[in-house]
Amino acid sequence: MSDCLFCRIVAGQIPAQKVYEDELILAFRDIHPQRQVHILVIPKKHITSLATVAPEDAEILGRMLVKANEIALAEGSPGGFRVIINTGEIGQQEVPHLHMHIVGGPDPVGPML
Ligand code: DGP
Repeated sequence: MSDCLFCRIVAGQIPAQKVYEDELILAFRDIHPQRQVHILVIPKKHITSLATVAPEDAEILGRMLVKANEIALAEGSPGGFRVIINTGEIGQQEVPHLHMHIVGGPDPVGPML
């Protein structure tokens, strides 16, 4: 069994509120939402961070971005959203499985830093 938290969510070993899934990516609600809409989009394949992506991961990364607006609209953020990818120690990445935060809601998103 993988000891990666998000790999375990992909495998269904840890429950998550999934909002989108295809063969490459999974999106689910953040357990500690910072705004009314706070979704995490992850590759199903284990990639540790944006610092370790390989050229062959381009399709996965593209899919994460291409699906962001659709996910944000479905979750209730019609006027736009913010995308954040914390990377490594300096980027204060807590979970070592690449993930893209989609943060939004009906009201403007204030500074996240
Ligand atoms: P980051 O700091 O970018 O690594 O953000 C990690 C995010 O992951 C943080 O906002 C909380 C979220 N998170 C951590 N554990 C879980 C979990 O078990 N389930 C869900 N849904 N989210 C989690």
